[in-house]
Amino acid sequence: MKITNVKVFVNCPDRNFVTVKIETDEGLFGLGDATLNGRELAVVAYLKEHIKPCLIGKDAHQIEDTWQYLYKGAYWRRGPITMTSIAGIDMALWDLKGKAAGMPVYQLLGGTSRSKIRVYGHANGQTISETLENLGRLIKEGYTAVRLQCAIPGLEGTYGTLGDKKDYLEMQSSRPLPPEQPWDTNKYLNFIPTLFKKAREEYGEEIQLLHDVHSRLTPIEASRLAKELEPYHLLFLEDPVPAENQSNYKIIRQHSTTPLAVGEVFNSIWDAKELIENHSIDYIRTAATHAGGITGLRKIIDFAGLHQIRTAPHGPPDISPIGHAAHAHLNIWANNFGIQEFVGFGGEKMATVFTHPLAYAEGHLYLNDLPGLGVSFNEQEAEKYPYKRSYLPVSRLEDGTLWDW
Ligand code: EZ4
Ligand code: CO
Repeated sequence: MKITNVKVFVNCPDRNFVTVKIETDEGLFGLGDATLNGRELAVVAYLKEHIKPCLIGKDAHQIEDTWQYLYKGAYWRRGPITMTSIAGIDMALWDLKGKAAGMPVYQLLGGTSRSKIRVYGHANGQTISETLENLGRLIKEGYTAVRLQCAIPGLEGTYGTLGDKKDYLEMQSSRPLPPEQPWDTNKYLNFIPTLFKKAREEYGEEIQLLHDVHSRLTPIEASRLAKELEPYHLLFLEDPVPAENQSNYKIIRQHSTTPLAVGEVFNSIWDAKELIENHSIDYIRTAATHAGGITGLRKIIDFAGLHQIRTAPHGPPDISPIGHAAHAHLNIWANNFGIQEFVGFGGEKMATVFTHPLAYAEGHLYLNDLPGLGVSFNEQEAEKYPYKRSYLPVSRLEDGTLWDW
């Protein structure tokens, strides 16, 4: 099965997605997700200008060799642009192999370890009572785990809240320049424990709760938060500190038993190596789309499994249905799967462009047994929604200092 063409699409059916299509001389094609939020066109150029010419005529069955060829062959190792580009190709090749075999990708990985994929949802709000109302709604919808984010009194546009936007799609499709949002660590640290205290008072111990710090704290500040949240038994505290310096997490560990999760910005196993080896974390959140696809993430999953660390793949709206499907196949296969972040299937426009193999019921995702990844992409519909430049926000302290967003 020879590769005859590599097509790259960038469309905005409510938000931007980069989609790779690999065509072959046998008439089969494969689809991959190469969406890198806010830097989409760099990946498009990498794929079209630097990867495509190397793959025409190559054997589409050679997934591992192609991965190594693109990784080692670049000479310049790792990095989000390279690893997201490789991810798009890698997913498309797994999709193709599955279609050629007439099997879903999870069968090629080794079969299933479970029948369904537990997910956590997001309860966001401008106030504690609004956040807790949303938590109650999700519990009614069957969720067994929910992430709580709430606007900090006196701070507009806190991470995880929607402000005047009705949903993530509206928020993320219309940022012609990076919006700026204020940050104040002291206000945040004084407020968050109350949110979880009230959540436990109102909803009891059974519902599992999570929180995303979005890398805003120093190790000792994060240690204080993790310690103060201990009575509320979080499933995990996400991204308490940035992880370029992996030893940051060792410090938090010395102070608290709150489980820790990190990895959505990682692009290879090397970003997580010390964190995993030293057991500084409990959940690894790296996404297939940003870390070399199924081949890249599988290496991380297996390495984490050796250290009793479970997976919690990033599940934001800025990963396409192809990326979410790749996670579902890995999640249903991996023995050390933990939980999947899930914020819904997107809007009507997305549904006309992509169909996907997933169904939500009672706090879980179910994956069907279509061959390959099980996603379809409607090129004609996609063409109706051209790329729109859009950026993630940045944070600043009150005096103007640029902070982690
Ligand atoms: O900020 O996907 O846990 N989820 C998150 C996300 C990320 C965005 C970045 O593109 O932190 O909302
Ligand atoms: Co996050």
